[in-house]
Amino acid sequence: MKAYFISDQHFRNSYEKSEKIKLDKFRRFVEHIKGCDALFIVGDLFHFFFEYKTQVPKTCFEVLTMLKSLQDSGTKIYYFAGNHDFWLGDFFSEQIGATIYKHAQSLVIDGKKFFITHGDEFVAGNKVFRYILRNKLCIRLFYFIHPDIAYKIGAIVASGCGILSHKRGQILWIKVYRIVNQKFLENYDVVIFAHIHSPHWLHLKNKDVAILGDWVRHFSYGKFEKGKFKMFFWK
Ligand SMILES: [Mn+2]
Repeated sequence: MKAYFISDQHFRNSYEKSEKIKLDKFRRFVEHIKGCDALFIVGDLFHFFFEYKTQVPKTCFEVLTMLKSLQDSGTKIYYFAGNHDFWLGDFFSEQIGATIYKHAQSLVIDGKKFFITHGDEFVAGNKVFRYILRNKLCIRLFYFIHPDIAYKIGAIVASGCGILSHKRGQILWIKVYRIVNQKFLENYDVVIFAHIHSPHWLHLKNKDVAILGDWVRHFSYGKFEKGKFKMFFWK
């Protein structure tokens, strides 16, 4: 069993130079892991993602084709929706073949008990934004906005959300440690968090806790191979 864990790429709906550099790095990463057993995308792959019934944004085309070719290589993709891409729809399950999770999951991988979450449902700083994101009426209203305008609004809201949650950094950490401690008491072997954008990995008494970091500044990822979890930085 060989599986990889990534999160918080925050791919934006733009063709800016920094996005192209990120895309190139991601393409090399996907090529490198092709054929492994599984890729766990632990949320916020996109800075903002909203799927219409018949449309997906063309600025996501490259990332979507990379995921499709990865899935076709035999690597199973598990996608945990984050707070920035919570609105992803059935395109990922039907066209790409990924398994979608909208909440934290308890999974057994190679005999080890994993607790995997994007994290915002436990440590969310901005409850108003979370409520709007998950409100069915808001989602329905959003469908009526022209996609070009909807994506502009989405980008502004998503960026505002980022600033708010980073301000509350220290509170987030206390909450994360509380959850990790709880999960270890519940006999999990590996606890995986994302969302915080700061990579951390702790191996203690045969247990692992990993905060996956991001691909905005750190390009960090987790690897689980032959029963051992480790974290690395992609160059
Ligand atoms: Mn997040």
